[in-house]
Amino acid sequence: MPASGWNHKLMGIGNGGWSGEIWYLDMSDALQRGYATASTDTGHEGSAGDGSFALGHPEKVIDFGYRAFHETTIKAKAMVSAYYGDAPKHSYWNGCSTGGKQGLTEAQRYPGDYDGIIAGAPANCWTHLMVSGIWIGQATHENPGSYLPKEKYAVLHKAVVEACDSLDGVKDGVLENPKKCHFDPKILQCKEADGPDCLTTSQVDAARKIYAGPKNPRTGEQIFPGLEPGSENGWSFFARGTEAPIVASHFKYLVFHDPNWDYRTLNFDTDVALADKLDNGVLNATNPNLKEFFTRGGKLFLYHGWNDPAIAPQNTVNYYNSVVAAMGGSTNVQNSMRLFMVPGMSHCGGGDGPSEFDHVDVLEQWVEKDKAPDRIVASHFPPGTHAAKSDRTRPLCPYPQVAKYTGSGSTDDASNFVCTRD
Ligand SMILES: [Ca+2]
Repeated sequence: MPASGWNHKLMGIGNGGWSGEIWYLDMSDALQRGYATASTDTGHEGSAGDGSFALGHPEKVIDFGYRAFHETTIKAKAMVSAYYGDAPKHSYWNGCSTGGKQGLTEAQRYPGDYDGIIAGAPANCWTHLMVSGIWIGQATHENPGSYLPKEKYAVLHKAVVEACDSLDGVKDGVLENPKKCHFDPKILQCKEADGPDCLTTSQVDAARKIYAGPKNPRTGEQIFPGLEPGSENGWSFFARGTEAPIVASHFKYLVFHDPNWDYRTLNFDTDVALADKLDNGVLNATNPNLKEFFTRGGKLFLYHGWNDPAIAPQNTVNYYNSVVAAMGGSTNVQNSMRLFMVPGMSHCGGGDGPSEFDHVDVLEQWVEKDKAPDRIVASHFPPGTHAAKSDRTRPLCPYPQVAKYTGSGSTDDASNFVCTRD
């Protein structure tokens, strides 16, 4: 709580991965803006990549899933009121990844906690997200030849950019709408032996699986979306040499209670069903009914980077569409929920596209001045020179709109782009 200069507002700060620590860095940003701010370790101490705390502790899973940050919010409001003698005028949530999921959990379960929620790249379809990471791990270790060394990511990325960069009318190394890019890694298959500029048959298969995402082998049902063309340079998130602990943790500690469980044994039919059944909505936050939150005037600001290599961005589009359907159409939700897909952005930030903008300012304008975001100007900074001047600005557009070049002026200047349906 700021000792002086309080802006009469509270900001809850979300975590990442399996949490396990208070997120002081993001709290300091809120504090500098004059907010009273709160964050929780979600009831256990540990690293974001490690879910071992959950072994034999279902109560800690509930803390992590929904209880800890709700209780933190309630207590924070009481403390703020006691300290300043005045309740916060507005309360906001700001989180990405697990923090984005926590924001959606608040909107779904505790619609009275926050007036505005920033939910970036939400890990809200938790169990299936875990499955998607294991899918990538299995795809790249199916046989010794399936492994994609990092150099091959660059080969794939270059081919994707060559094939699809210009589809949006601007040759800038970024795909404005990767859904328009129908890229088959087969075109990179080596004619003869393996080489630095081509993929072996097994590597082609692995890449195809990463783009396709996990499917139930019995029913053909899509379990989780695949990663998008353009995301290749980040694929080591799950396609690494060993298991990815962040996703293996779920099955080791929450499903099979066996620290020695081998990710290569996951069954994409029965084990997925088992994980869903055991979770029973504790970690999954997929309820599309946000009526109560919206009726209270709550604003939900969703964003996701199209080049996210950790959480397939289509998952957020799917959740957005599910809310639109549950609320009876997009005109019913446009004053309450907006989604901004960020071309070229990686997991929660960074990447090739302009992705830097003031999330909190967007939400403040919306909640306090009733100015719903129609267009957000994002900046890109040259690598390693963050303090220097941005080298490109570009509007981010409310989904399903995209930024389109007007045809004149610099393509590095947002003023030469309009938001329009693709
Ligand atoms: Ca482009």
